Amino acid sequence: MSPVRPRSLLAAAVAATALLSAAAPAVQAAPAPVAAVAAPDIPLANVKAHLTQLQSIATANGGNRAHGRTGYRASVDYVKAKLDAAGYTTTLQQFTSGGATGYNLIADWPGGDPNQVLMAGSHLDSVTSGAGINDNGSGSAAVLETALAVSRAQLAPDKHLRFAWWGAEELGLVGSKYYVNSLGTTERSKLAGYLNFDMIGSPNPGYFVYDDDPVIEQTFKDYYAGLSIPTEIETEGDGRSDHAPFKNAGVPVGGLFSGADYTKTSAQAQKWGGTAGQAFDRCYHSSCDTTANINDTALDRNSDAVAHAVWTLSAGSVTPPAGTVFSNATDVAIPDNGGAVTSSVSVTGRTGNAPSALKVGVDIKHTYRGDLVVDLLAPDGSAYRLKNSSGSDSADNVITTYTVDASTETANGTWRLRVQDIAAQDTGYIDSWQLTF
Ligand code: DTR
Ligand code: CA
Ligand code: ZN
Ligand code: ZN
Repeated sequence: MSPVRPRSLLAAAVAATALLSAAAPAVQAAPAPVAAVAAPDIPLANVKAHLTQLQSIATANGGNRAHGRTGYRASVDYVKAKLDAAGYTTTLQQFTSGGATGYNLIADWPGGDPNQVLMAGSHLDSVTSGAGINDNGSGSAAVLETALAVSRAQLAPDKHLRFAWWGAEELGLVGSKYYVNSLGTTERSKLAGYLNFDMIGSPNPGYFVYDDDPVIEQTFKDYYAGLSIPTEIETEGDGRSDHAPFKNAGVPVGGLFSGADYTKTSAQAQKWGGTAGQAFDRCYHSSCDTTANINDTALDRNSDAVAHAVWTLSAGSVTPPAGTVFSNATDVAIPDNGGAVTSSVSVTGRTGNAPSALKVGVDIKHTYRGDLVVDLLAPDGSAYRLKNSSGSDSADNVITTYTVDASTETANGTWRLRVQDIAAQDTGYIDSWQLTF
């Protein structure tokens, strides 16, 4: 496959996947990237303080923060002031909808590759019937606090970070559509990904992950797996929030959602808690969508997931950096035309599963290598065939590197190389072998 410079998280994942065809029977989930540094905890108290401010703004402005109303512009001014004070380059993008002026707030974090822009956003407007604290103060506050955490950490990621708060989403994704259309092809092509957060603190919460870009999806799934919280794919979200214009423009998208007016099933209540037979958010688009309409646990977890994704996906390489090598150089004799022998390495300190492009380096000294069958054995005993025997291959020695899709295997544990000589009159030994994670 010709080398490609991955324009996007998705392209890089496809490139990684193509490596698997040689050794893997089926295409596996895309590899989630590994952050160079771990994201900080996002303080729930800080996120809730933003919600309290947005509630106060709604209360002081006719009870809502809707497009074209004073409460919306006041919400924009609140968020912008925080970002300006934190060192962001902010831009107010104006547009008109329904005869009223709307605003998108764009905040660029200085630095990073201008040709690899990672965006995270949420709509800041509410419906006219209420303060819109869950919909979508929750997403807006989490994105704001993550941006402030980037500033506190003075994060210097490889990619350029851009945050956005959209206007007039409730009127039909008006602000985000205006932004994407205004970008133009060249600027759009620089977007490595867009992360959307619309309703992430629902009072009867579910944990839904958008099923769009596989790398972004896996990044969120891995985060929740680390908390032992099951997630579901967000299926009815297509087109229903601000990721849609980005997706339609070919930008890799992803995001999180805690549920709106759909009803939580018994099975979902079993795994997530909460109340079956009740909407995830009974105050969706209603006047009761106030600061009382938030589940703190969901808001906290999702805010931390926002930060995890921003830190992880803004790191330079989509696939983990050049890895850690686990090796064994003890010689193991291979009996001529006899039983299989093994050599083992103990993998420790990894998290999650092995990579989908696990490098297996082997150095076997043996005459007439066509006699040899070579397998990799995962910690659970699963066998991955690396080399079949071949009566016609009379050359000596097997010194090569195989690429194996081991993404369904737990990384930590004892991995083994198994070698068997299945024909007479030639002998040799395992000289050394290694795994690179
Ligand atoms: N359209 C959003 C809420 C919403 C409803 N379903 C989904 C699915 C995925 C994201 C968001 C939503 C709104 O009312 O703002
Ligand atoms: Ca937190
Ligand atoms: Zn809404
Ligand atoms: Zn919304």
